[in-house]
Order: sequence, then C-alpha cells, then structure tokens
Amino acid sequence: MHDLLAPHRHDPNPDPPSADPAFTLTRPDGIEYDVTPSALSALPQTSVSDCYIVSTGHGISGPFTFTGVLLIDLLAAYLDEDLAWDRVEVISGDGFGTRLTSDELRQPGRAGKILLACVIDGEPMTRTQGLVRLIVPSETDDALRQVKWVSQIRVKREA
Ligand SMILES: Nc1nc2c(c(=O)[nH]1)N[C@H]1C(S)=C(S)[C@@H](COP(=O)(O)O)O[C@H]1N2
Ligand SMILES: [Mo]
Repeated sequence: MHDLLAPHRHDPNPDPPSADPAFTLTRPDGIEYDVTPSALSALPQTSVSDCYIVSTGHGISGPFTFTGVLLIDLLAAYLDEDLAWDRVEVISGDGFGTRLTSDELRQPGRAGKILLACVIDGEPMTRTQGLVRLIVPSETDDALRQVKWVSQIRVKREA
C-alpha cells in the first residue's frame, strides 16, 4: 500500500480543511485527548528561529521564528513516563502528514527542535497559515514535513 506519511511529491494545499484548530492526541494505550490551541498555550513555550518553508510551487519563504510547544514536551504532558513509544504520526485534516521517530524528537540535531507552532514571528498564527502547524526545522526539501492544520497526533509503539 502507498504510504502517505513517507516523503512524496505534493502540491501544497492553500485552504484549511475546517475552521476548528483542535486536534486529537491518541496514546499508545488508546486513550485519546482533544487538544486545543489554548491547552497548548498553557504548556511550556519554545521558539525556533531561522525556519524556512521550502516549496516546489512558490519557492522559499522565511526565515520565520515559530513559537509553540515542543512535540516532546506535549508527549511529556499527556503520556505517563512508563508508557513506551517509538514513533509519532502527525496528520492533517486534508490527509497530509509525516512520521517522526523518538530519536528525532529526543535528539533533533543542530537545525532545531520539532515544534507544534501557534505563533509566527510573534503574532498568533491564523488558521490559513496552518494553525496548529508542525515545524520540522531540519526538513528543507519541499516542506513535506511542515504539516499545516494538524488534526491527529498518533503516538505508537512497535506492536
Ligand atoms: N496540511 C497540509 N500541510 C502542508 C501541505 C498540505 O497540502 N497540507 N503542503 C506542504 C507543502 S508541499 C508545502 S510547500 C507547504 C506550503 O506552506 P505554505 O502554504 O505556508 O507556504 O506546506 C506543507 N504542509
Ligand atoms: Mo512543497
């Protein structure tokens, strides 16, 4: 079967799939949470600067400073410490998405930490700009991991 979460050529969608910016977080034990931007704003905030959105369609935009919650901090808030996991799927309402490994999240490398952004250059992100938007600073190859309109985060462990 074709893996929609693996890198692939893609025409960026400019239109939000819905008005609601909340997403569902599913833990490896099946427990689900509804997470809103206001719930995210209550968690520790981190900014990542010098982020670029590299697009096949309309070139490169940026640099941007994105602010929000590190994905690893979100998991710390919603998962019990002894709950094992090894990967996270981040999926949008328009069927776009990417898969992150626990290694990437725990050791994101020099390009910057992996973030769920609600703020862009100090201003609240609009729904059209991608609220809530996944930022993977190391990815500068067609923006295939810069997931706008996150609607599901599925935390998984090897079966
Ligand atoms: N949900 C969602 N996120 C997405 C896409 C998409 O189609 N849907 N396209 C990706 C691609 S291919 C690009 S180039 C960028 C475009 O981001 P921009 O609209 O902020 O310029 O969004 C990325 N994130
Ligand atoms: Mo793209």
